[in-house]
Order: sequence, then C-alpha cells, then structure tokens
Amino acid sequence: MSQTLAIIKPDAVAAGKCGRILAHLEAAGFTVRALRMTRLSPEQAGAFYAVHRDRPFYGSLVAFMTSGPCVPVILEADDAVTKLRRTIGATDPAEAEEGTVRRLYAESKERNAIHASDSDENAAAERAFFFSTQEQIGL
Ligand code: FUP
Repeated sequence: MSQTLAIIKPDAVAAGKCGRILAHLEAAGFTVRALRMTRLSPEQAGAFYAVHRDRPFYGSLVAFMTSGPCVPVILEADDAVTKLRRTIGATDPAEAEEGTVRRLYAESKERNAIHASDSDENAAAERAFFFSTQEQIGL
C-alpha cells in the first residue's frame, strides 16, 4: 500500500460535490487516511503551485485556490499516486475520460474539482504540507 494527496478544490466544495467525490474515490478502492477543510492563504496557494509560478495561469490559479475552502485528503491504495491520477482524469475535463472525477465533476481546466500528487516524492511533500506527522499516521 502507498499514499497520495488529493485536494477537493474550492469549485467542488462550493458546489456541494465533496461527498460525491469522496464516495467516488472510496468506491474506486481508496481508503481515506486523513481529511480536513481549510482555506488557503495566497502565500500557501502560491507555494503549493510554485512549480507553475512562471506560467500565464498562475495568478488566476492562486486566486481560484484561495476563493473558498478546500478539502485536502490523504488516500491509500496499491500504487496510490498512479491509481489516483488515472481515477481523476486529464487536467481539462473536456479531455478527461468518461467516468473520471474531473469528467464528472469539474467545471473547466482551471476549476477542475480535484488535485492529485504526480509522484511519490511530491505526494510525501504534499501530505506534509497539509497534515502533521500525527495526522498522517491516523492519530
Ligand atoms: P494536474 O497535474 O492535472 O493537476 O495539472 P498541472 O499540474 O499541469 O496544473 C495544475 C493546475 O493548474 C491544474 F489543476 C489547473 C491549472 N491549470 C490551468 O488553470 N491552466 C492550464 O493551462 C494548466 C493548468
């Protein structure tokens, strides 16, 4: 078993899709190991997406990610990072496969309902970004 980090993004939380997305992830075989609701500051959102800081969409992405509460979740499964990326689908919901979380629940390429770590290394860093060591081991 391995772990990854998902964030149910502000568009999905505001639209009342949190429960359906969590149910979708559980039905897909993930176990929820930690979960909280938080509203990111501009500094936190900027740091989380620092890899994109030179991209034209960065300012808009940070504004969106700080626009309301989001729900970070630690998920566990066999090969969790790869499995979650497959389960959420392509960045742009118009390009995401049928039945994926983004195809079902995302509004647009920016307001795309959910984040998922893209490597085991980033998953570890992103889990630590949102959860204390105690929370990460389920205490
Ligand atoms: P993903 O790994 O699928 O979340 O996508 P990226 O890491 O490439 O992008 C991170 C976030 O930036 C996306 F979830 C949405 C946003 N983004 C845009 O708003 N426009 C783009 O053209 C690309 C990404």
